[in-house]
Amino acid sequence: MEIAENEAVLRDVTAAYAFPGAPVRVTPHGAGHINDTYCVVCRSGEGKETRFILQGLSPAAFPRPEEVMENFIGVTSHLRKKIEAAGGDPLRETLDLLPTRDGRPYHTDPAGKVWRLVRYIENTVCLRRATPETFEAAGRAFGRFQFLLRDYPAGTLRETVPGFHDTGRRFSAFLAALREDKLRRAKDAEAEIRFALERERDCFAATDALREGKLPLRVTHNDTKLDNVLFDKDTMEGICVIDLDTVMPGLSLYDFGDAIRYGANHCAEDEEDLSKVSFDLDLYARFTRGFLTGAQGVFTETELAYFPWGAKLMTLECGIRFLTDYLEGDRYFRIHDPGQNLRRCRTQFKLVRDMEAQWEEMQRVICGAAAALKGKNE
Ligand code: GN1
Ligand code: MG
Repeated sequence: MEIAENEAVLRDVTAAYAFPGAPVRVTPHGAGHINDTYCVVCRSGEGKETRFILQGLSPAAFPRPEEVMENFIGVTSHLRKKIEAAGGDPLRETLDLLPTRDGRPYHTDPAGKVWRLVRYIENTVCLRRATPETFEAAGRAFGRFQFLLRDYPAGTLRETVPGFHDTGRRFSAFLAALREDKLRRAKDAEAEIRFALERERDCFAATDALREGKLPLRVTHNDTKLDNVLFDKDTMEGICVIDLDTVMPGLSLYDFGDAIRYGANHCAEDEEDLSKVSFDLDLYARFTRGFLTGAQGVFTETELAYFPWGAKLMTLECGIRFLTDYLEGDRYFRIHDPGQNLRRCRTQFKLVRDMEAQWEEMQRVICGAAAALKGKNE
């Protein structure tokens, strides 16, 4: 078996699973910042190759991995039933978790890290940057995810990362990191620190609305980056939502907003040249249309009115998290060089600034999309 890295651990993990044939290759896969993800290729006696995705959960992000897996199983079982009832193919439209040799849902390696194995969904692609068409298709996929989970008992889900999108709490963590400034990095991020401090009040917009009973709690994905959708290679339709680690009770504006944060611009999250980074209102409009179409009318009018807040808050929050991690010495997000978290923070704050400058247009787009959909359904 060829193993690109981490050989002893991956030998132990692959031995825990009964593959169809012999595993012949294990290679790093994808571009996530948190978990360790590998593709395992197996070859049968007749030479047929089958692929699997093997993932080791990050103990820093998920201190209770068994709860992550409990959610994963609950949600994928629900989705499977819904997809079957709608005449779809559950093996393409949701993740299929494979048990270990001894029938467990995951393997724990000697160091205590939890690993899971899912079937690779063939003939699909994962996109880093969007076109208007693919972004609208991603919107439909994430909207449909909301639609299919609208009747899932949210109270039975574990809160795998408490306060994941509690922006006020993220702000407090930033203040603590700033106070400590243990690597003396604050001096290199003065403008970014000021930017965050000036927006403290904003950080409470969503949680205040929730507390006041204006917004319903739903089952949300919470990490709706474009590359968390698999697209069918032939149709380029978004067929499967992946990365279910942060599925938790949440607000629809989180899913809307995080997708916009990542996808409604033309640059990588760590683009150095900020003159290239700008919020694209057309992409925002396309995603909105897709998201509302896929969700088939599940959102209330107040939820829709909060979608621009979702975009701004998720972007501000993510920038604050990158900045916090930079100040704390890059302990959470995987980095490739020491300035990467600060660069990531800067792109996010540039996008927030752009959104603030186009706030009214952002609101108009949501009203227009909601009215168009209503017209179509009448
Ligand atoms: C992390 O693992 P990945 O790349 O899907 C993070 C998200 C951030 C994102 C920023 C569990 O997602 O919350 O928005 O990086 N996931 C976790 O790219 O913290
Ligand atoms: Mg993720």
